Amino acid sequence: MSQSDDCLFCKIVAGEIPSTKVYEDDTVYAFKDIAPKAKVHVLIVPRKHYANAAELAAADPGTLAHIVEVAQHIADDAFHGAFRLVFNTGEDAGQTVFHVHAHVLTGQKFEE
Ligand code: D5M
Repeated sequence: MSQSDDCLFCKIVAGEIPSTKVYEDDTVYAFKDIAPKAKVHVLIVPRKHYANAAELAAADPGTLAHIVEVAQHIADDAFHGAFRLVFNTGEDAGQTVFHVHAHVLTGQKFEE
């Protein structure tokens, strides 16, 4: 599925809802999280709609690997390459938007 009608992040990718772009290419779009949990908190999403990281891994593992590369580039720019990468997967894990997104947390030292 390339786009889901009721999906917030599909609308952000399409430019129908505003966002602060950090990076984009043919397969992914990255933008600032609206409620940052770190000094730099960026979300990376595939342009195509997949509900979660497991679905993306099964359908398009290359894009999942690409998301990790893009996270590395963001952290290289923001904080000498150190970053946390989080995929909340499932409601009970805290996933609230069901278009897979990688949380890139960087720009600061994490103690634990
Ligand atoms: O993460 C969903 C994340 O999406 C959460 O950190 C807030 C963020 N969010 C929600 N709406 C927006 C908009 N409009 N712009 C930017 N960021 C947004 P989850 O892992 O699903 O809990």
